[in-house]
Amino acid sequence: MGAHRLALLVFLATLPQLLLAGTTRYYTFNVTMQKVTRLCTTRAIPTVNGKFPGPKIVTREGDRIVVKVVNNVKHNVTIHWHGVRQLRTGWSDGPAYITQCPVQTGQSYVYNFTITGQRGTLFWHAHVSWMRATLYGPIVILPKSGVPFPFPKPYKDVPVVFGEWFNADPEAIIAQALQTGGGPNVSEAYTINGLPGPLYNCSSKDTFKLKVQPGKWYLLRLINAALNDELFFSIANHTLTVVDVDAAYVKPFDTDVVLVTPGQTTNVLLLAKPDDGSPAATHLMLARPYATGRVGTYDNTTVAAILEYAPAGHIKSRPLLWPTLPVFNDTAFAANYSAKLRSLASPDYPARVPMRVDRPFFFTVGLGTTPCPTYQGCNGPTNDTKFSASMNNVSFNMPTTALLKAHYDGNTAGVYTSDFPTTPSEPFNYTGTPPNNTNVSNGTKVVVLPYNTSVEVVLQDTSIQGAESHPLHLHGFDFFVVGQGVGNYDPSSHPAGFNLLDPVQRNTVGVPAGGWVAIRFYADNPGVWFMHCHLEVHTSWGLKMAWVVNDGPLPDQKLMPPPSDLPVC
Ligand SMILES: *[C@@H]1O[C@H](CO)[C@@H](O)[C@H](O)[C@H]1NC(C)=O
Ligand SMILES: *[C@@H]1O[C@H](CO)[C@@H](O)[C@H](O)[C@H]1NC(C)=O
Ligand SMILES: *[C@@H]1O[C@H](CO)[C@@H](O)[C@H](O)[C@H]1NC(C)=O
Ligand SMILES: *[C@@H]1O[C@H](CO)[C@@H](O)[C@H](O)[C@H]1NC(C)=O
Ligand SMILES: *[C@@H]1O[C@H](CO)[C@@H](O)[C@H](O)[C@H]1NC(C)=O
Ligand SMILES: *[C@@H]1O[C@H](CO)[C@@H](O)[C@H](O)[C@H]1NC(C)=O
Ligand SMILES: *[C@@H]1O[C@H](CO)[C@@H](O)[C@H](O)[C@H]1NC(C)=O
Ligand SMILES: *[C@@H]1O[C@H](CO)[C@@H](O)[C@H](O)[C@H]1NC(C)=O
Ligand SMILES: *[C@@H]1O[C@H](CO)[C@@H](O)[C@H](O)[C@H]1NC(C)=O
Ligand SMILES: *[C@@H]1O[C@H](CO)[C@@H](O)[C@H](O)[C@H]1NC(C)=O
Ligand SMILES: *[C@@H]1O[C@H](CO)[C@@H](O)[C@H](O)[C@H]1NC(C)=O
Ligand SMILES: *[C@@H]1O[C@H](CO)[C@@H](O)[C@H](O)[C@H]1NC(C)=O
Ligand SMILES: [Cu+2]
Repeated sequence: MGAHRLALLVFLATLPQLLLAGTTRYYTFNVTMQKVTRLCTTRAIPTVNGKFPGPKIVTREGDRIVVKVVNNVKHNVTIHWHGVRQLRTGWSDGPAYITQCPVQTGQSYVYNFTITGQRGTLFWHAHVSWMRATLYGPIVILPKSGVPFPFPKPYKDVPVVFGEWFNADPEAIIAQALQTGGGPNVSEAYTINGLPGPLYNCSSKDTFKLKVQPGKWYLLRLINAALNDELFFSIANHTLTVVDVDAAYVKPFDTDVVLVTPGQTTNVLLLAKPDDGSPAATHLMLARPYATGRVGTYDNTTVAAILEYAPAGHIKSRPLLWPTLPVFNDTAFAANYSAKLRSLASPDYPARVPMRVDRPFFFTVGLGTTPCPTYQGCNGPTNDTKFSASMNNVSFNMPTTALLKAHYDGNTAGVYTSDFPTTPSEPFNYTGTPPNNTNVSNGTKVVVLPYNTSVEVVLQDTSIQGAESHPLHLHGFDFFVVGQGVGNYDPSSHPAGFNLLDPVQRNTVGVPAGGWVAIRFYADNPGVWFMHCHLEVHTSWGLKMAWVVNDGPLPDQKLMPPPSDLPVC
């Protein structure tokens, strides 16, 4: 065979790989302090590249992302690529002390990962203490080149990122709360794309405006990057079509109101009304909390943005239309809304739901208390207690070194133990009157799973300090939400009603207030994976744990070696 022919054969053999390999996209995230004014209050806040919210990453399914994070602030920083699977690249996942030590002042670290089998919207945020209050931004994942959306092609694509604005330093707020044992001060405002909007004092110039052309389709990428609040969102006199959540397509459905918990994303299509000659109106887009905690423990204000039809500049006074949002504690709405979410489950986008379960788990999630350690008294629910939170009665203690490195080195003694309980230590009526002694302990405990174990976790809310909705987020995996209900989970009757056909696939699910949710996933990603409430205050109080997934037998089933610039503690 001639050399030319051989070269041609080699070329042809590598062609599909070249086509599949995707593009590598390089970014530098320079973390610096930046003065920002909102509500007539100026604060120097940590930002990425001076931007608030931070820069948007735009990528395609199959691409590689390489981000050099440079820390030029006095705080420790890590960045989490929320919802990105991080197949075998746990070193790039980002939660501090779980997969890496923080990037300290003056240091840098390169995150390097691919986007595999996901399309839609995710986001990045800091993952140490409450640094994500200002360090966050969108991740837009377009389909592979030449692959269409399974819905009308949008004329424009618009991230709508919800956040929270504090007039004080969020790091001081959580430090004070952990010190006194009480609930942290709540935010002063919610924001849309960093802007609180006209319903707050001294804020009307800081309003996000979406200008639309009549008759065109818009894809709104809703991201809840708020620290502590689930949000209802609605646009006056417009219906939204939900098409994708957490970077997985869903069966489209229409709704006037969307519910997004912290950690969740929702892509909605908005069809701008045709130009029928009627005078243009100003349509408010509003978001305000769905809150099940005690009144006074959350920010109950409303953020507004404006939907405006172009061209409209010449019209002086236009009617202002307000949408209707559910009441702040409408748990029935939350249950109905989440029941509408179904995987697209088409031949092109099948739902790979585990049909059998190797390892079933039952985890209680909820608040609790620990004794006040001082004689000065605490600000918990009583003056001799501090708030804490736990899963299966274990409040997670943050280690002082990264779990993933300890696991990789086989050097786990004194770092973590593998005895996270499969079920609560003492069964009780989880949604009834709690027992006097809730037996809350603490520790750095994990569950160890063999590669590719099929896992079911039933997450059961408790009413120990009041029933409350908890958006649970799992790193490293998407899971299927196969069932949910109110009251206590009953293993003898509830599984019969599970949806194993087209359950929604996502990375964050609201555990219903006073109810339960069942999720399933294959543990097909070796590494150490954090699971925690995405209400940041609950994470701070210990509502978190980790899964250790061992390597599989094949070379492509093993955790990659750590990068040479991995930070040390
Ligand atoms: C980061 O930003 C600061 C302030 O703008 C600048 O002085 C510094 O050179 C930047 N560093 C990098 C690595 O871009
Ligand atoms: C990113 O990871 C890939 C795969 O391990 C490697 O080939 C590449 O060199 C890395 N790039 C950088 C900039 O570290
Ligand atoms: C929290 O709010 C209280 C009451 O308004 C105030 O005294 C305290 O300084 C605030 N804490 C922080 C860290 O801003
Ligand atoms: C705006 O300021 C006025 C006067 O200080 C006050 O009464 C009102 O409660 C404030 N409104 C909001 C939304 O903060
Ligand atoms: C709402 O939109 C419809 C068209 O979709 C329009 O006919 C109607 O007048 C609008 N309502 C208001 C209050 O503007
Ligand atoms: C909202 O906050 C105000 C002021 O703190 C309070 O008076 C009111 O009761 C709250 N409303 C709800 C529904 O939580
Ligand atoms: C919602 O809050 C109101 C006012 O606090 C209360 O009367 C009502 O019972 C609550 N509804 C639910 C479903 O908890
Ligand atoms: C705690 O509250 C009790 C009952 O209200 C009171 O008697 C006691 O003095 C308080 N303790 C402290 C340390 O404030
Ligand atoms: C649990 O408590 C709830 C609320 O008090 C009650 O309705 C229910 O019957 C109790 N369940 C059991 C099994 O005791
Ligand atoms: C729980 O505490 C209450 C009030 O202190 C007491 O009346 C009750 O008997 C206790 N219940 C149990 C089961 O110990
Ligand atoms: C953990 O529990 C032990 C034993 O109850 C207690 O002494 C310790 O203070 C707790 N640690 C934390 C961080 O809560
Ligand atoms: C930053 O992280 C290092 C390593 O874990 C730790 O020793 C240090 O106390 C942290 N600094 C701050 C300001 O939290
Ligand atoms: Cu929670």
